[in-house]
Amino acid sequence: MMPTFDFEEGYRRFNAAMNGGCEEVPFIAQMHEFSMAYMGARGDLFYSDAETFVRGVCTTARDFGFDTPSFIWDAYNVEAEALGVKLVTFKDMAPALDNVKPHIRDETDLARMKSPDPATAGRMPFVAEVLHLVKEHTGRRSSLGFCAPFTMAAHLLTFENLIVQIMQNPAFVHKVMTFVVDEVLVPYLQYMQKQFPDLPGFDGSDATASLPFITQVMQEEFALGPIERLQKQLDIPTFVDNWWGDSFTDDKERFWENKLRVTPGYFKIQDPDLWKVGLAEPMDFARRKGKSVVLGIDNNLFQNGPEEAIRQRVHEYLEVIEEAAGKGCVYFCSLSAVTPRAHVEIAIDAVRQFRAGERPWAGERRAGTAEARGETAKKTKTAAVVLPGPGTGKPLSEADEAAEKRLDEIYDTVMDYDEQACPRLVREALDEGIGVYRVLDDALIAAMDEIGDMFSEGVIFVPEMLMAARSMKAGLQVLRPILTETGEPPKGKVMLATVQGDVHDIGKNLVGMMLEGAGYEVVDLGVNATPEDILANANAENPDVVGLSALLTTSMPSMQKTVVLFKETKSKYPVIVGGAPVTQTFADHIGADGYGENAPRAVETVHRLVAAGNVMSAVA
Ligand code: B1M
Repeated sequence: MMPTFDFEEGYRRFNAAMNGGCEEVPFIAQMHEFSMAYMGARGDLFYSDAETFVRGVCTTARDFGFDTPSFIWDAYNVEAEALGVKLVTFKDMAPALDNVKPHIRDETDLARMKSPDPATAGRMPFVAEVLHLVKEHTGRRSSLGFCAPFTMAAHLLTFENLIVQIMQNPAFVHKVMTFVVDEVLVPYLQYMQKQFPDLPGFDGSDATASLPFITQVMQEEFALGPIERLQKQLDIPTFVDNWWGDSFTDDKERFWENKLRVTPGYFKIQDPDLWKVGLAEPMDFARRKGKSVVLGIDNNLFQNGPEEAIRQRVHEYLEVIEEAAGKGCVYFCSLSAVTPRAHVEIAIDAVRQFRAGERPWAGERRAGTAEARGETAKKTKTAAVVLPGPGTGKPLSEADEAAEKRLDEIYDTVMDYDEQACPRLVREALDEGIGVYRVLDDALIAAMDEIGDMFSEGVIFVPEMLMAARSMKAGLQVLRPILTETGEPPKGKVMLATVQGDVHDIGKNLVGMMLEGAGYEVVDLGVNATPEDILANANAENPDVVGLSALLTTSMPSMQKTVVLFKETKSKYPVIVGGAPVTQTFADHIGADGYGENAPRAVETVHRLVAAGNVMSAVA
């Protein structure tokens, strides 16, 4: 039977590029959500009906002139869903797992877990049907996308619990990884291979195992190790190629060697890391190793443009690959439901233009410049505001030497992530008559300030920040009853939420921890919160500030809706916004009262708003 769609030329170009070199450098794209929007399909249908999915992706690829279609669905979700984690579906975007509560908390939960039956569990049958239809419609068998062990463990335990367990109970985490590899992935993938003996390979996604969300040492032990365990048990190419964080490591060579261990066939590096690191070093690494490259272009660029920047980036990346004898391809990262069609057309037209020899930027290199690294936009640090309250601002010189030593020790327990010693020393400090606010401000909050600065400067990564925050919280638990007894309120109350359509919560949770570390009470509404929910909860909780987080360009409109609803209802709560795609310009545009580029900056913004609120109420 003739295939319905013909992408043969693109497939030939791609195979040549990845196996020795090609004349015309190809491009590939993560395109499922863009296809869903282009086809006008509902999210719940697109990601559960294989015919809609495969035809949709093929039609989009054909209409826009993609070299090849890409049949990766919401690859992070399928296995965890088959294990019973709840899937949340959306009308206008890909589904997501409900990641707020852990599915596995301890050994007992782990012992209860059963290996899913690939013939019936969750959407595993949907995956089989997709593989079947891809062959029918394109004449080619595509590889099978899966969720790599580390990210799956993060789904099952939640990211924070996984990190805590890695630090406190690594043996348990190894058991979880063994379960995930031996009891979930191996049977599932082997079953699929049996159904489709001509499968070219398994293609894993593992974004959560990236820097700076975890450290390089953690990555080696808990992400790379399990992937190699998986590879050993499968007999077709099995790779995991989407670790980020190349711009965070001090040892790129080791990081990249590790990438080749989990993806031996080629070397992949993507924006924003590639844009910051520049092209010379990665291309030199690939040349030395004799590998083809996959160079990823930032989804935010496709989202926001402008046109000239899209064209220029496409040309720049195509050109370095061409210079490397055409060994590799360009990758358009995550074209989403809200990526403007015009921008996708521009990107593809830029490829055509390049192939036709129209090269207005030939030889120009922007990646890796000071501008690309963001060094020209000098950030100014806002001075922290000292809030009213007993004990704050009291000069340290008044303290006697012994008290100072004790406060230093408490400070060190936070800096050393010592969750046991921190509360013990706080108790001792109180017994020795050191004032509760001195312990709070001069030891606990001071340490979290320092941690915040170190995180902003890239000296420490997310796990260290998380562990410091836990130690600080343990100390705070000792102070809390006394603070309540003395009737002194916390510095303020902040309500946080990740907005509707978005389940990314690692950043929001860090903001919450930093706020607690700075003495605020935090009410966390979790993820996927509708504007109406956020407003109703604000009215019930009466916070000083409401903080909204968004990590997806597709969920930014929901952030705007929330701010608009607050304005329309004349609600008195100042709203601050943040998250990777959110900028000061966007915050201003939607009328938010503040913006935090990262967790420490968010705390400064809250300080400012609360101080301004206090001044206003004093005036009133
Ligand atoms: Co997703 N994901 N993800 N993901 N994921 C991104 C965000 C993405 C950039 C990767 C990519 O494809 N290029 C992309 C978004 C593209 C876009 O729209 N611009 C993306 C996508 C598309 C998706 C899915 C659709 C699936 C997919 O990858 N194709 C799907 C969507 C699910 C949904 O929400 N509906 C999805 C799913 C997931 C996982 C579940 C696998 C996992 C989330 C786990 C979790 O949160 N519990 C995940 C992860 C881990 C990522 C990356 C790798 C990391 C995000 C993160 O946690 N960063 C991310 C790619 C990347 O960044 N390299 C990616 C660490 C965190 C500390 O940083 O959240 O930015 P961040 O928080 C910072 C600041 O932004 C700021 O402070 C924090 C600390 O300094 N901040 C605030 C955050 N909130 C703030 C609020 C404030 C102030 C500051 O005031 C209130």
